[in-house]
Amino acid sequence: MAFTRRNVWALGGDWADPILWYARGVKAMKSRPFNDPTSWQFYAAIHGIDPNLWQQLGYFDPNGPTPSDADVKTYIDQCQHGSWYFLPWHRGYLLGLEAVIRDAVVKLGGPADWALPYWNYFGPNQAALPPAFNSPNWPDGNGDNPLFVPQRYGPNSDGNVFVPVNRISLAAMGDTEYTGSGDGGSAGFGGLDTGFSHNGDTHGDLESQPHDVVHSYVGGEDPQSPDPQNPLPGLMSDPDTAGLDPIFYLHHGNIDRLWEVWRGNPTSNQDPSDANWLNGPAAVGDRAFAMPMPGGVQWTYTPGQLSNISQLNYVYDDLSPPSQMPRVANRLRRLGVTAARADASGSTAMAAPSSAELLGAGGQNMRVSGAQASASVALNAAVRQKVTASLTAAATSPQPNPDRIFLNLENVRGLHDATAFSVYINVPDGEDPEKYPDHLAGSVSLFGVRKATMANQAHAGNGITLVLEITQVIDTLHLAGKLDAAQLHVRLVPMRPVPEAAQVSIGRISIYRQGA
Ligand SMILES: [Cu+2]
Repeated sequence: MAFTRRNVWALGGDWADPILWYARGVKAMKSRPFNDPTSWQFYAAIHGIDPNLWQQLGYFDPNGPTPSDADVKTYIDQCQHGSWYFLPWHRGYLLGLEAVIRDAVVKLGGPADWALPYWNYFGPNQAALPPAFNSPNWPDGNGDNPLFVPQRYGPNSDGNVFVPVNRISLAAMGDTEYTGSGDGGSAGFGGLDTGFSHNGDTHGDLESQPHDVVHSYVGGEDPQSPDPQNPLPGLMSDPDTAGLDPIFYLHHGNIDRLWEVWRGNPTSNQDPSDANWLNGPAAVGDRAFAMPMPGGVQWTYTPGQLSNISQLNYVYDDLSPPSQMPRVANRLRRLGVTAARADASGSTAMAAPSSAELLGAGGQNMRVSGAQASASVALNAAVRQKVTASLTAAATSPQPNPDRIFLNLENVRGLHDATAFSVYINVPDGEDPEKYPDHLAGSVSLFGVRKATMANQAHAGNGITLVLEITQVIDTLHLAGKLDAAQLHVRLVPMRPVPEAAQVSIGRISIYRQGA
């Protein structure tokens, strides 16, 4: 019997059975002490824990029981971010949590085939937080609904929790490389080749969008914080608290589902075959990926074991490609390729990308605060001519893969993980960027920035590097004859004004071309 994970908005009611049983399972886990590896706190701490932050938010009692040293070494602070392990590690995390909840459900007399629902915010009218998570009450009106958490503030930090669909993207689904190049070009569908990476610096494309931004939008920041310059994050906004929010697991169910949708096109999309990915960090002497299962069992896994869900005893109710899926053929048509040839080129596997080449740089050590920040990026004329030549040639010669262009926000540091901003190219000074949707390169969030900014044993505190594909904006400039310029203007527009105390800075803005 395979377990079926279903869309939370299509279960047939705000408190459909799978949601009600999830709530009962969460309640059972919450009733267990922190030193029980199947408790809610323990599972959240597997993802990440900052005891001070937990205490401030009311989730940690320093005088209460805490996990044993052995359990800390095996399980705690394990989540993989900024890494090609992001997807498989979180797949195992969901499988562990789902098994622990199912065990509780069955013991309470619930269905033996219970499976974790997922939240597909891209679905029609499905961008709002599912109602069962939004009320402190159970369906009978009693007020200790465990799916509700007060520390969830939404994209405007006003308590209205939803995902702004015009600020999320499925561009990653168009990637044909799982592994990013790490040289300023594509960050890859699944991220960069790393070792064990609890807070890596460059996030893969699916991790950045929609994963990171949804975290920051859902969590937001506490508008009632005693210090408005340093608001407390919503649980979802910070990797050290995110696992405490029951909606986390429905968000990650959707990310896990998107990985499987991507794999559904095997001619172009394949998981890494590299032994370091397949065997995971334990094979080279680093920590293993391990989850506590019901009954005190430790389950250790490798990415290779988790790549194919047909071997994992679960399915998704819907693996159809999203309608806004980016397609190579659409790009080629826009660049002037005939429809027939665009379709033919767009349906064949693309060649592996070549190494990236720096097209321009600017914005050194810029501070981001207030309602906007901007910088000029000076372009190298010779490299710009290569881009123009590649885009022009695409229309007339049988070259299927014109250059792709990537904007890198390098070494972004800061203290507020809920910070999110949109990046615009060449909006004239003084103009409202909302009026220039063609100039919107994309939206990013700083999920993970606090941990990556603080120096620790694994990390010099280099912050995070955000890679944004701006190919479509560059194509538009090219088609309008406006790419022949000495510089590009980059404008960052935060979702909410960024306080000085957030100390958000960018080391450098760079733009790279990457050919095939
Ligand atoms: Cu996450």
